[in-house]
Amino acid sequence: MSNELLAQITNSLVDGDPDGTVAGTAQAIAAGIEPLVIIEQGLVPGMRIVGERYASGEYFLPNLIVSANGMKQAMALLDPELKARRQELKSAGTVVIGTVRGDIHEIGKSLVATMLAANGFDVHDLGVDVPVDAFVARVREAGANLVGLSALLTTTMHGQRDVIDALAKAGLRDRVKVMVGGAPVTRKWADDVGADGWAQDAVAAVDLASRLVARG
Ligand code: B1M
Repeated sequence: MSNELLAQITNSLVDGDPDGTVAGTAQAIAAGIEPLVIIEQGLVPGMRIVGERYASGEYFLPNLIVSANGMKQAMALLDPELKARRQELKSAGTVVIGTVRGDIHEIGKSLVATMLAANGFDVHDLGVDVPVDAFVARVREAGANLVGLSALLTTTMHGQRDVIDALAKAGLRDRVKVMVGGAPVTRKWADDVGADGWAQDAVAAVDLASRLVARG
């Protein structure tokens, strides 16, 4: 039953049926499937297939937009479910997170932000296409001890380095840990740009954030 529902959610994203994605997600929640399972085994595989079909020329930009809308609406249903499971972590800190300048990919960043909030972090989500200075200003204002930089395009990844350099210039680099992520981002890239850590997905991001903050 739960596998069927999860497959239905995946297929609705692949087929570009946002209403089906929302209905399937609501059904899965009502059936007691854990929100994280719905995300990882229903929604994310669907978006992955859509991305592969776009890359191979089978799908076009409108397909990406329709499926992304479905995923966003489903996430709006799951957000309160995830937050309701919020755990207070001893090591939780203040995170400023956003997708770097020039990049409007929102879903993965928002998923990481939601998971961090659900695990006790105070999250300042700056959204997408965030200017370098906005990261620096919010870190200062919020007294953040962690910055999360998402990038989904090979052409915008360098924005992560720009933010790290700007934090150093503003004299804030010693005060904050920086974690980077996004589909094209690798551990090696994280090392190259001087980040403190890289996470492949939202679950790994929570683990990394907790470790970075605990290390101080
Ligand atoms: Co775009 N897009 N897109 N897109 N899009 C990709 C990224 C692409 C790989 C598709 C492809 O060709 N296969 C490709 C990039 C190629 C490259 O650079 N190598 C691409 C392209 C080319 C483009 C445009 C340039 C297309 C065009 O206009 N011709 C354009 C760029 C616009 C811009 O940003 N300036 C564009 C536009 C769009 C839409 C607006 C249509 C839409 C986004 C809508 C939205 O977000 N509101 C979109 C989408 C949906 C995608 C794909 C299909 C799916 C992305 C997604 O939401 N995945 C994507 C293909 C793909 O990634 N396979 C693609 C689901 C999400 C849960 O996963 O975002 O990877 P993800 O996040 C994961 C991890 O990466 C990680 O954890 C998340 C959760 O597990 N993670 C972090 C992410 N951030 C993290 C931060 C962390 C830690 C982990 O710490 C801080």
